[in-house]
Amino acid sequence: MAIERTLSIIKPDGVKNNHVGEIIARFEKAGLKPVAIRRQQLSQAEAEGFYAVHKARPFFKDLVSFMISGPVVLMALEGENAVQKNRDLMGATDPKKADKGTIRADFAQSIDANTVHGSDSLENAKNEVAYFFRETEIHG
Ligand code: RTP
Ligand code: MG
Repeated sequence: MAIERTLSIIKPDGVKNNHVGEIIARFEKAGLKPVAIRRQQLSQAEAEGFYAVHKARPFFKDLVSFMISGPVVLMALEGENAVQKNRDLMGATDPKKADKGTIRADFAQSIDANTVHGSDSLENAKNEVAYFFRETEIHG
C-alpha cells in the first residue's frame, strides 16, 4: 500500500478539552506519524481560505467562527493509506452517528465542535498540507 500524507487539524474543542495528547497517541498507534506539527490561532482569512469549498453552504459562517474560537493543532500525518486511515479513526462528521471508539464518538460534542478535521481525498490532502506547511517544515 502507498505511503501517503494527509492533513489533520485538532479543532478548538479538542485543544480546549486537553485531548491533544490522546488524539496524537491514537494516530501513532495506528501507524500515522506526525511529520509536521504546529499549534496556532487561525485568522478569519486563513479559516475562510481553508474551507473555501464550503463557502456556499449554510454552515460556512458557523464553521469559520468555530475554527477561530481558539487555538488549533495542525499536523501532517504520514503512513500507509493515511487519508482513509485518518478518516476511519475520526468517525462520522456528526458525533451522534460516529462509530464507537472513534475520535468523534469519544470526544466530540456536536457537528460543529467535532474535534478533528481530516482531508477527504489524496488530492485534497496534498493541497491542505501545502496550505499550512512548507516542504522544509515536514520531516518524515
Ligand atoms: P472535516 O472537513 O472537518 O474533516 O469534516 P467532514 O469532512 O466530516 O465534513 P465536511 O462535510 O467537510 O464539513 C466540514 C465541517 O463543517 C461542519 N458541518 N456542519 N451543520 C451541518 O450540517 C454541518 N455539516 C458540516 C462540520 O464541523 C464539518 O466537520
Ligand atoms: Mg471535509
